[in-house]
Amino acid sequence: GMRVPLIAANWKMNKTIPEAVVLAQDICNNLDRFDTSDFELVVFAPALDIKPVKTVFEFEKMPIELGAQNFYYEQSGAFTGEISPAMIQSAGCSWALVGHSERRELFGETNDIVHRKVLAALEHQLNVMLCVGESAYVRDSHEELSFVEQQLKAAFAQVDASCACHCAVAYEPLWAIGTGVSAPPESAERMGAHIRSVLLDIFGMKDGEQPRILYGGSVTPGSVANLMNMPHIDGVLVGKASLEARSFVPLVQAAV
Ligand code: G2H
Repeated sequence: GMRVPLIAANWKMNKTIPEAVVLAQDICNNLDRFDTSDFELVVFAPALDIKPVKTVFEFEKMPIELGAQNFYYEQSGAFTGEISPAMIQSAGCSWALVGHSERRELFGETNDIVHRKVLAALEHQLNVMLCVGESAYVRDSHEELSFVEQQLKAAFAQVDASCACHCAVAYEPLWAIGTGVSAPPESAERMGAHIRSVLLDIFGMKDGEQPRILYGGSVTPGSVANLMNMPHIDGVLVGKASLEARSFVPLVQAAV
């Protein structure tokens, strides 16, 4: 299709700086060189690991992009402990993850906070990967389509259609995260198609085609191909299987 497949790693709160450097080096040593017109690879690393990991990828001439897992939406000021969009950008990030379910659930990120973060990231020329997804409770009430639609409309409110090409959406059903079993490709596809129609609604006919839609939640080297074969799934967001080169490299190879 017209959209370049996108594979993203979410290391979550794993890897000290030395461990992160070893993993980055391992990925470079075991992954064949690739062209970003064939597929794109992004690593969402812990903030302290971003710069050292970026240095490894640059030294190895691997076109792997870096992203931040979190940041604050204000520009600067008295916000002790927070990191600004400009800071993550200056560390080498071209991407920002926004609205991961762990941040929504464990750190109280509301749709309003997610919205502010989307606007702040785009304002600082960062690509946004917005995470959406429903709980088992919402799914069992058969309200997952409208639930995800609400998350999308809240997050992308006031976002100019010209920014659509800098946005991606990761569908991560909470009931599949960290379980070891990814969602059936058909249910990922059903939501992928719905997300596409909502994006067309939000951004308009031309721009709404642009954001890539990813699936996330227990993606493994064994499950990735069938997920990515789905017409409305343009990529994957990978947690656990991205923490070791011996699982992440085969996953990338199976995906492309
Ligand atoms: C979902 C995913 C990556 P995992 O959180 O964001 O993690 O692949 O470990 O389910």
